[in-house]
Amino acid sequence: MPHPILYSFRRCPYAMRARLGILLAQQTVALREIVLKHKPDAMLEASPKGTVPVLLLESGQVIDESLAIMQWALACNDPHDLQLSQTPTLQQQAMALIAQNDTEFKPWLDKYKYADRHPEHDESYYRAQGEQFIQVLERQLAHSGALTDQTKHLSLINDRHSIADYAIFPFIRQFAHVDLTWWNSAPFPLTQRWLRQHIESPLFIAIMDKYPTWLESGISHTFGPNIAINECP
Ligand SMILES: N[C@@H](CCC(=O)N[C@@H](CS)C(=O)NCC(=O)O)C(=O)O
Repeated sequence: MPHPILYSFRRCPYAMRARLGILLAQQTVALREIVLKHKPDAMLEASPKGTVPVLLLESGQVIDESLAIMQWALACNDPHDLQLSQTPTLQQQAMALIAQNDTEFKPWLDKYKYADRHPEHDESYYRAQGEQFIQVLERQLAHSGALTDQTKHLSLINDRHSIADYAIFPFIRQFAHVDLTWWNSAPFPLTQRWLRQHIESPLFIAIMDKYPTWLESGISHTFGPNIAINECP
């Protein structure tokens, strides 16, 4: 049975978010790796706005927003209720935090990353703007026990991982990587630990596999868990 097609770019945090959602929901897609400088015509035909990720379903439906791809996957299969559908208040909190990441934090992250293109301020100014969101995460992660129990898995919304953790950590990883020496000594112990837990997880390692580009190799990679638990229509 053919799988939905996912146009993806390994290093893009939005595409990481989509790939995380697909594996967490135990779905399988045909992954077409792209480079942003040379987007395949087939991708642009499906989604003319030209951003990754893009998911093309067998029905012909196109989903070209990363959060919507996560939601599509988790609507197919969400055994751990990562969408927090049983607790609407928490679900609202998760969505609000993701929206804050996407609309407030991400623009500062881009300016921090490419400070030379934004000479109105220096790098440390842009970083300080981004740090305001890291403070928010730090407060979210400060659940009881997390400070004393170093083995505890930290999570943003309640006492277990939710869609918010997976949708947000790829962006915090990017923020950390702009200047790792600074990040490692910054006063965000819980966010540092939370990020490390995610980056070192088998799930993250699995979504960061390297593939040759689809345009050059002609190969789509079957991307999914070893055993697909259920096929989503
Ligand atoms: N809101 C979109 C944003 C996706 C996005 O901006 N992706 C970047 C790569 S990380 C992109 O494709 N940019 C187009 C380009 O650089 O040409 C989503 O959530 O999927």
